[in-house]
This record gives sequence, C-alpha cells and structure tokens, in this order.
Amino acid sequence: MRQRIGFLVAGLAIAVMTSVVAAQQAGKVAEKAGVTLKGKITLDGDAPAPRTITITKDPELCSAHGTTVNDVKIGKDKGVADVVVEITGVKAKDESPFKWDLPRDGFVIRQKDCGFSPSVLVIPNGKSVKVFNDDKVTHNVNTGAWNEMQAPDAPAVEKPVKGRKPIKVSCNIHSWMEAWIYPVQSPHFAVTNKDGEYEIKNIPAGKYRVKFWHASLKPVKERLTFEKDADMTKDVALESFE
Ligand SMILES: [Cu+2]
Repeated sequence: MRQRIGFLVAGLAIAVMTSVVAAQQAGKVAEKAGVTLKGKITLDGDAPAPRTITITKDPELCSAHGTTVNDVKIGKDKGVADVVVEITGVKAKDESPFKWDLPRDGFVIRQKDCGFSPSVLVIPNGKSVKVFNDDKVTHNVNTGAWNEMQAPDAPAVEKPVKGRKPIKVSCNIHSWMEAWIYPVQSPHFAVTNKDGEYEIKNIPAGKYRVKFWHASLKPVKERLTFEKDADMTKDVALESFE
C-alpha cells in the first residue's frame, strides 16, 4: 500500500512538473511571438499630378496602357501604397526565425505592358531576383550593378541582390520604366497595401529604428520602444520632395 502511495505521489509530482514545464514553454512561445506594429501611411499634402511619359519606342504596345504614370499610388483616405516599413537594429539573438513569405518561384519582377511589376520588391539581402520579360518587345534591366538586354521569351535574368539601400531598376529602352528592389536584413518589415495599411508581427521587445520609405516621398525614421505584450499603432504622413 505504502509503495502504491509512493508511486502515486511520484506520478503526481511528474504530472505537476510536466505541466509547469509546458506552461513555461507556452510562456516562452508567447514571449518569442513578440508584439505587433501596425498603422496607416498617408500622404501629407496633395497627390502629385500623374507624370506624362513620352513613348519613344514600341508605341503599339507601350501606348496601349496610357501615357501617364502615378509615382505615388493613393488609396482610401489618402493612404499611400508601396511604402516599405522596416525595423532595424533587432539583435540577432532576439530575431524571430525568418518567416519570409517565400514565393515558390523566387523573388520575381515581370516586365509587362512596358512596365515593371511589382513596383517595389522587398527581398532578403543576399537572395536572387529573377526578372522576366512577358512582352513581345525587347526590354532591358539596369540596376547599375548589372545591365542586361532581354529579348521576348528570353530566359529570366537572375542576379543576387546585395546591399543596404534601395536599388533602382530601369529599362534603357523605355526610359519611363522604373521599379525598386529593397533589400532587408531581417524579417521585421512590411509593405503598405493599396490603402496605405501595414502590419509587422513578432517584434521582440526593445528599442529600434523604424524606417518608412517610398521612392517618391521624403523618408521618415523614428525610434520606437516596443514593450512586451504591448501592440503598437504608428501612423505616418509622408511629404513630397518638393
Ligand atoms: Cu523596356
């Protein structure tokens, strides 16, 4: 009998310990999940007039989709699309595991209807970008670091991306074509949707620099302190350069 009680006590002790460990692990997971930063990026001032482009090459194709370009895409309530929000300075040991939304076909830019799509591509620093030509005319891909002609149906131009600054992509044949590759060092980033909204999850507690970047607007940098379990909202109004 005494032996049975002994087993029971031991079993109970193990059960309690197991649940304590489980609770601790759950706590760790919650801690690891970090906090969420979200907000809306708007335009401070009037929307710039669409830029009129002069179609000097392949007009049959390139004029078919209009002759103006909106460098700043404005959505609901003056929200600005394609703003990169990046948190820098997170210590490697605190970093969430890289949970890139890795596209099956890699990081891709397409040349279609005499334009680049997407207009901003965020890519982990060191990964390769693939550029495809979907048009029936010859394009070119020029980043400064590399400059490649691309005939219709040519294979993708694939190049590694390295750096800490946004890289402008242009086409030497169609001067109005422009896109940006934005290399990031960590997974703590977001790109605003068509209405200027963004959300970054899993930010470890700490004090970091947060960059708000758009190719045609003045960049904003903020230092924000993230407290454990305290989700934050940060709205920013960006101004034009002029
Ligand atoms: Cu082109």
